[in-house]
Amino acid sequence: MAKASDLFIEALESEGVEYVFGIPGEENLDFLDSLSRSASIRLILTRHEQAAGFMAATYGRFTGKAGVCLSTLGPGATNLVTAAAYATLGGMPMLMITGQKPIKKSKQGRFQILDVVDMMGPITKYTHQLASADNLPSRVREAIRVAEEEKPGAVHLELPEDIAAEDSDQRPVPRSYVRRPVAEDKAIRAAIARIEAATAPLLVIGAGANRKLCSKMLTRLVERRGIPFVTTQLGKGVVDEAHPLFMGNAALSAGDFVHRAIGAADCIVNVGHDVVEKPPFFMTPGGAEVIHVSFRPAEVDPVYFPQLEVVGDIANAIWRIKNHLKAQDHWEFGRMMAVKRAHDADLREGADDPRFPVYPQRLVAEVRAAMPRDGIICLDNGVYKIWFARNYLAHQPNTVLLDNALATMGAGLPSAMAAHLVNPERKVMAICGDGGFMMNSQELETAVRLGMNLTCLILNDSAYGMIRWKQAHMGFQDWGLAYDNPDFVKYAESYGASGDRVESAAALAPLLARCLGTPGVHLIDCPVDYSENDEILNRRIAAASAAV
Ligand SMILES: Cc1ncc(C[n+]2csc(CCOP(=O)(O)OP(=O)(O)O)c2C)c(N)n1
Repeated sequence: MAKASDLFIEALESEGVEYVFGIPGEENLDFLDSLSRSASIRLILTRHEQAAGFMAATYGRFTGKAGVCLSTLGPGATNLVTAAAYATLGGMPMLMITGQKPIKKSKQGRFQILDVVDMMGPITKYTHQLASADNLPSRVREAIRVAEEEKPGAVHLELPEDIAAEDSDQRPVPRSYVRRPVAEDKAIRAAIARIEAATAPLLVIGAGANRKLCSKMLTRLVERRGIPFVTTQLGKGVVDEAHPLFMGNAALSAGDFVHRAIGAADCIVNVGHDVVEKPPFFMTPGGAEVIHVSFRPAEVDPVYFPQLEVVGDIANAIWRIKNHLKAQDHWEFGRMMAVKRAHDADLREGADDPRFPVYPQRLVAEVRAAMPRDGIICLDNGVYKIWFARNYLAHQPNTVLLDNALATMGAGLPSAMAAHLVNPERKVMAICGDGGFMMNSQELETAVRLGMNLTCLILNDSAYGMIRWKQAHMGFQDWGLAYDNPDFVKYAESYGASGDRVESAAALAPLLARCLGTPGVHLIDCPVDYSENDEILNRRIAAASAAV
């Protein structure tokens, strides 16, 4: 016989869980006590449940295995809501475990009680209250199976206090060996025929292609068959963006060089398309033909109605296409390459701009120069995300973590902390607006306490810059979006981190080098000038790309 909370931990151990991120409440004390005896699972105690959820989701994003987070009932569980949405929209496997008052007998009325199982319904793939210790092992297995299955996302289990204390003679259900279904031969042959018949085929690499094996297969397809490619924001780095056949990232919705390159294609192989991202291109009747390659069939809408679907495991489909596809003499990429040359020149513009506060182009160039090829940048959500997606070339998958799904603020620092835990030997940088940083800045304490090595770069414009940019663009008056910041240097130091302020554009590079080269948690307060964002992002780029 084992206590249910012990059985829960054993079930998590049998799943290979390494961390439980979170904040326990009194309803989790049996679980916590059982966790204290685990030899393989470590508790990462955080300062906010939302941050714990962002960390668990990011762990899932890196490993493909469900990251686990923990909270109490009511207020702890509501704090997990944003992270659940982040994981589900972003395709990151995550298991949330929340406590609850006893369900069989309770004398506490409705104190702190919410229907958490129902609350999690719209934002998870599975949500369930454990009502018996005997069912616990199969429920844990099922929850994790669902979280990790394509498209990955958040799942939720509620463990009430009295169930946690029950005894059971059940054992954990072992993980099963699962293979994803693969596409039919006919679909693969049809795709090959269409790509071979095209004049200018192009690969568009999206969120669903950001999986371990896909990256390898897509790189081979690009290299061996010489097909150009573009990436979406969540597809960044799946194939090395420094490759001569890289045509750009769909950071802006329209009017950029990348859209000119897409316009030059007559057959688009759209790999891992996820409707959660704004469409990287709009289909038009009579326009380029589209082949949809994904785990799931295409969701059709007015601008997306692919003529051919290759549905099944993406890596397998690309591998088979690559094996049988023959590069064609009639393929003609002259137009795309002309766009690429103009695009490359545009990306170099402003990289050495001496003005201060620092301009976004210089900032991106400095961070790229400071980060090794396998270094990981974790972006919070703000206007700089567009600049990084567009101008920062990612060399490897998951080296640019950004959220182009829920697009929430507050995930920059927690996701960097998880990135460090999963990749302790690599350089990790959180890049946050002053607004987004302050939404989870308390986790500096967690990072310092756990002896993490990471640098947090704060882009300081004393405003919610992204909204200010949209406000200006839409012709509204500049109102309601500015604030004052704390002294970030002192703030960092009060947590036991190092704090530095950038005083000139030239000072940024040596400071980045010093922080990245020194163990510990570092915070850099970098004043930025966004005054030209509207002019550049909305007009100058569109004019320059239209001229090619
Ligand atoms: C949790 C959350 N609240 C509000 C928003 C809307 N929003 C998007 S970007 C942004 C401003 C971000 O400001 P900051 O972090 O300072 O970055 P900046 O754009 O100034 O570089 C806001 C308010 C959001 N995406 N997420």
